[in-house]
Amino acid sequence: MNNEFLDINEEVKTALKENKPIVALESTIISHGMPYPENVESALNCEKIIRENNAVPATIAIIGGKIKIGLNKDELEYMGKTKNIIKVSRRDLPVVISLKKDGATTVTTTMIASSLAGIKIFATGGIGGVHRYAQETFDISADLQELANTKVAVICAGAKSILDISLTKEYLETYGVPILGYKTENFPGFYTRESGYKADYQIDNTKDIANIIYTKWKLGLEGGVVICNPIPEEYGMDRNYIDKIIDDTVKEAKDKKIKGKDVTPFILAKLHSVTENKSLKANKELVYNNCKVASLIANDYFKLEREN
Ligand code: PSU
Ligand code: MN
Repeated sequence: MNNEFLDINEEVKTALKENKPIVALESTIISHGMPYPENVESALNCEKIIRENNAVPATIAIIGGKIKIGLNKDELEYMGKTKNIIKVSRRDLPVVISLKKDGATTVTTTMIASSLAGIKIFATGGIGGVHRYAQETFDISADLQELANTKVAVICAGAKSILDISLTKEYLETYGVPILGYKTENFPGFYTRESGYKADYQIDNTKDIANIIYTKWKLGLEGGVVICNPIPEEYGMDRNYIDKIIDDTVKEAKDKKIKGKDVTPFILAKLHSVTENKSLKANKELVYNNCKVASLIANDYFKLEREN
């Protein structure tokens, strides 16, 4: 917890000291996943939902080369408004810190920072994965390697079909990362409750999920756990509608030779504009739902830690 690179705010520091449930949040979703001002509104609402569910939010970002754990309103606003904030993956982290730059943390770097700070539970929208056409492009998100190695549980709404979900699942299986479906047998498709693929296990209550996470780490197994929480029924999008748009957008990205870390933000922005922000609305709602479930899991997980 005392790490020269970390700047932990008082609320999170106290929660860590008192062993209270904390839920980490990423900042790439703020700086690169949603437009301003919806990104900031959404980030603030995520924190509110986590507090209402008896956990402490810890939004993570890099500001002036410091890994900030827990942002205040001005810092959230800064991350949401400022242009050209670097999207920071594991590769970028030492550079951005050394050069004292600002950076938005992805799932990967939010897991790294959480782990450095001692935070175990992290809520996001969707994880990165193996991209379609990865056979040619080699585009595999660093999120998967982080899930293989770093002990943080990630609550997400599955992955959208910009990814090759089948290959993403194979990769996670190889690296020993369980995919738990919360109250569902399906691997959700982010905007949709189904993707056509299954989760590894359906688990119907957060206590059992907490126990699985706890047991994995008690066993000395490295790496994370993926908990898939489908978008609430009332906000889910029509699968044929969104998949067709995603297909076109993925092809457009390929034709335009968009590469590396620019691929995901390009596709997200395009989807929001083509769907006239219907995808943005769905994105916000599924993240809120993940914040709620992550808080419940965090509470159950910390009960286990305290009792054992
Ligand atoms: N998926 C989404 N929205 C996002 C991301 C993924 O639906 O905002 C972000 C996350 O921060 C994730 C990152 O870690 O994109 C993955 O980027 P890449 O594919 O470049 O690894
Ligand atoms: Mn990539």
